[in-house]
Amino acid sequence: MSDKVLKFDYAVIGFGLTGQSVIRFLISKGADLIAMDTRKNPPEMDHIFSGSIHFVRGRIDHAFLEASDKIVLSPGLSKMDLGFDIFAKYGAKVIGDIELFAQFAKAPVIAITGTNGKTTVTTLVGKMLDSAGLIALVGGNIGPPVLDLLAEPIPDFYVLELSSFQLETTNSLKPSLAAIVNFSEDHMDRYESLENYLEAKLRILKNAPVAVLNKDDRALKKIDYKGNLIGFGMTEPKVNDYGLILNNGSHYLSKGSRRILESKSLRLIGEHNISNVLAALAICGFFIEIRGQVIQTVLSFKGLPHRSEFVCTSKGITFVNDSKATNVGAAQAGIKSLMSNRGGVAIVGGLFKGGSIQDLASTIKSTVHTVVLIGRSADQFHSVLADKTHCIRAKNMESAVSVAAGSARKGEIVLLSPACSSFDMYRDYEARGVAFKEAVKKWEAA
Ligand code: UMA
Ligand code: ADP
Repeated sequence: MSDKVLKFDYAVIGFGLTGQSVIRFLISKGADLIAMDTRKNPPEMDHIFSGSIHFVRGRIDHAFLEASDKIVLSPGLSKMDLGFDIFAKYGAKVIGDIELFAQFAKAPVIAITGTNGKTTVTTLVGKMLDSAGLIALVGGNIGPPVLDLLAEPIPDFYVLELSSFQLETTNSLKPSLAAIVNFSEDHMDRYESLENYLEAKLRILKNAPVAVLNKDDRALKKIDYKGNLIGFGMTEPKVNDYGLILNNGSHYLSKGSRRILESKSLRLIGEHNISNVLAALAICGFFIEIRGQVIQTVLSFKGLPHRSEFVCTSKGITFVNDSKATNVGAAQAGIKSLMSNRGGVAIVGGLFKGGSIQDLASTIKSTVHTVVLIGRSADQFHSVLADKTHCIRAKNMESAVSVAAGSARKGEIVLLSPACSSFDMYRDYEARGVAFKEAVKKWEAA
């Protein structure tokens, strides 16, 4: 490409999964583009595009940004990564992959966000629609990136998991239904305040005629939504809402007074997952009949790896991998619902993203007799938790599992529940969960 070309249709920032899918899509549309990444060697760099487009690596080139009609920003990039406030400097020119998707998608969109449980709910909704004989393509924050979905034949529905980062750069998405499954403190390393984070999440409702909202949630309860609101929560539901009916000692997930299924018959474990199933029922119930095969799909859904994942019971101790509990709210939900009855040991720590360790401490005090601390935040957690429970530091996962198992009594649980992201010790939460499972195997064999 000649250096004299000073006009592009698009500048694509970020060469992760999103950036690559954006580039693939824009090339397929014949757009002129320039790609850049702040890293000299982005880990995902492959060379499939290198002949066909111009790359800038290791810096952001403002001349190229100015020479582009639109800037497509990847969701993982913060102001800190960029070194400047891109929205202040380039305004409405900055969009994300979801915005591009919204401009080209030709099937109804179900959009799902929330602080915790998004992936579980999104996956289950996809499966339920499939079992009703519909074609549902699932993507977004859950992966695959949304623009990859447009390469497939047009489905009956797109089911999208959207992060706050993706919603920040989305304006014209008009989901047929938008859901917010819950809201609590997260990503405080990136947002200036909790209100900013909530504002980003609420953008999902902007053009949606129907919303599914968690009625138990303190922040979501206060939202003034003008469309058709379907609520869900862990109490007896109003006529068009979803909730729990208690009958003869059993809880039934229900729509209004209609009992759909008994909570005990779910394979998913934990109270937080009952809330997730109610969300999925409320979302799907707007489009399909909840009966027969659809109910079977809900009942047989085991959940996803690294989310309240049963690993094994060995020498009387049950090991559970909740590596995806990367914030305080998620860790509290997991610890409360898995350990309230049986007690045990939690492995906590990593790269702390903010949130109230005090709140976590209250949950831990009533459920967990020992906490094993790992990762960069170990001292920070120790300073708050040591008053409430016995704390032990471990230098790696193998020793954390061995110390945790050594402290657990027969019948108890050892739960990996970091309340932190994993990047201080691992590539991602999946690698951390795998390391936990491997350490459990090693301990078993010893
Ligand atoms: N980065 C730079 N410089 C760049 C580009 C990226 O430093 O120029 C760094 C970012 O700081 C970030 C990392 O690279 O740490 C990845 O950023 P990205 O935007 O390139 O990420 P993608 O690979 O495109 O993945 C993103 C989502 N990741 C994030 O938002 C951090 C993936 O969600 C999502 O599956 C994918 O798009 C497809 O839509 C993952 C995630 O962790 C699961 N999401 C967060 C969460 O769930 O909490 C929001
Ligand atoms: P997300 O995609 O929003 O991160 P996941 O479905 O992957 O959500 O679940 C991540 C973690 O969040 C789980 O491992 C669990 O600890 C916690 N979690 C799941 N559902 C809920 C919920 N409804 N409320 C609170 N925490 C939850």
